[in-house]
Amino acid sequence: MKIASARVIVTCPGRNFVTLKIETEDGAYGIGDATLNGREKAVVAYLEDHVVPTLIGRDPRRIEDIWQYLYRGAYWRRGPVTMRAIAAVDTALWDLKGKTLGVPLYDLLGGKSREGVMVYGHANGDDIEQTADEVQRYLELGYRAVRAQSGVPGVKGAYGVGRGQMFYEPADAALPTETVWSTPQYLDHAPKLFDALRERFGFGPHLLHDVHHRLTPLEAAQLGKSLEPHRLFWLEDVTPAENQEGFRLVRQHTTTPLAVGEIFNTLWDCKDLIQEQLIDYVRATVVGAGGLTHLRRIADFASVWQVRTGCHGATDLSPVTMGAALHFDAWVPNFGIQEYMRHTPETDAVFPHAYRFEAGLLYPGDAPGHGVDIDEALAARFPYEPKQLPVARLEDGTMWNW
Ligand code: GCO
Ligand code: MG
Repeated sequence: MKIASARVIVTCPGRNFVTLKIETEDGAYGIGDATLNGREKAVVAYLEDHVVPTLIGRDPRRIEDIWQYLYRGAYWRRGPVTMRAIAAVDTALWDLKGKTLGVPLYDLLGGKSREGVMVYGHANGDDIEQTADEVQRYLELGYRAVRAQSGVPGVKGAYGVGRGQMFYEPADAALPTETVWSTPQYLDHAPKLFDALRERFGFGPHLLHDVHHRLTPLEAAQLGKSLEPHRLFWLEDVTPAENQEGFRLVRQHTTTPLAVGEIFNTLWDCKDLIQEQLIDYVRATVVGAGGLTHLRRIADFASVWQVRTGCHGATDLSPVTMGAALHFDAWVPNFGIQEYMRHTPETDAVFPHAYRFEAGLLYPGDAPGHGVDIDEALAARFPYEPKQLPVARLEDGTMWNW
């Protein structure tokens, strides 16, 4: 069996997606997601100029060797662009292997550990009341876990407050939108949001919250402490994690469970966080962390320290990533939860998929491979639109972490 072609498909059915399609000489194919929100074209060039030419003629069954070839062989290791390109190849090859053997991906990984995977949805509102109404909406849809974000009084464009309901999408303009951030106002407001939610919904539903890298370790520790009575499922990205040791300070001061890792590319980004038990959930997912081959390695390493998975699942990860992640979630023994931001109907039409939502769980389906396809004719009707993520400044104009 030999790889005959590998093509990059860019489409924008409401937002941009980059997909790699690998075909064999006898017409079998697999697809992988390579989307990097706001930097899509960098991955397209990396794939087309540097990766695709090296794939032609290779045996697609040798997934591990191809992964090592692209990772070790490149000399320039890691980083979001490289690792997304590797992820796209890796995901396409696992998909192809499943299809040619006629088995779903979860069976290739070792078989299902559970039937459905618990997901969390996003409730966003301009204020506490609106957020609470959105939480209610998700609970009525059957969700067992909901992430809650609310606008902060006096703060223009606080993180996580969407424009439309159900389809939050931060990459909103060709040049980055400027937002303003105030840590004191936020620290004052966040506990009030969860006071109101626990009062209205009790302790039955799981509640989650994302700080989106905005705090220093000390501020993060203060927030974690103030949210302890609300017993969150997790508090996410409390402080930037480049300095993994920074989490020691947070951990020493709070028992609120911590989740990190949607921007991690490899195990090396979270090695200390995991082995020092500084976090509870690792958020890396298929497209971000070099595909299933590497994500599986992160999860196995994490399992030694009882750290569980919580795959990133925002709308900038295509249905291809969602499908592959759901097979991974169905298998992985140390599963925690899966993020699920619904894609728009246009996106779902371009990427027909076997996975489905029912009563708060997502099911990967039993189609061979990861169960997600691309309708290329439809994809071609949605050309690329330049869009970037916003930036954040403090009130005095200082650049901050968005
Ligand atoms: C999340 C995230 C996302 C990111 C987005 C950036 O927890 O889902 O923080 O919404 O902001 O993936 O492209
Ligand atoms: Mg996040």
